[in-house]
Amino acid sequence: MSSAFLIAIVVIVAAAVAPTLATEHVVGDGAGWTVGGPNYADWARGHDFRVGDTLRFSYTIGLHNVLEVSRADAEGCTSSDPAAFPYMTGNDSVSLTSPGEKWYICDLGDHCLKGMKLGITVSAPPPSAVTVPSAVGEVSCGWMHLLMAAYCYWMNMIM
Ligand SMILES: [Cu+2]
Repeated sequence: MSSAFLIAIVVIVAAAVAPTLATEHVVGDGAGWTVGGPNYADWARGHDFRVGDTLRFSYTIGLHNVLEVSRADAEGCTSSDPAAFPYMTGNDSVSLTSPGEKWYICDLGDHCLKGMKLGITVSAPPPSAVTVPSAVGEVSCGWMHLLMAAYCYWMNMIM
């Protein structure tokens, strides 16, 4: 197999995968998930949360946890759902699987009252990552045609 062919495959696969790449948002960035950390409302404002992305909560195991709650619970720093079970590994990856508001608190001690609460709004995935119905033809396949044209042109150049 020629190296040109291998490179062409890599290019095509990369082009197909790139639009669906999800973003991992490290909560609090370098400070992580902690008391006395950043203002998590401010932190959230600087991020674009999309379905398919993940939140990474990083903290010292045992000192904190992550509990998904309702907006009202987050505002009151309580959990009204007795079945809710917190993440507590110290390095929790939380998948954002649906659009809408999501609220997270640390429910240990008075940590939530001290600022360990996070509210985010998850929006739909970018248009390029949305699965296109097969009935939709020419327009949505445009990028593929362009890619194939570029591929043919390039193969003619090197062969
Ligand atoms: Cu805590």
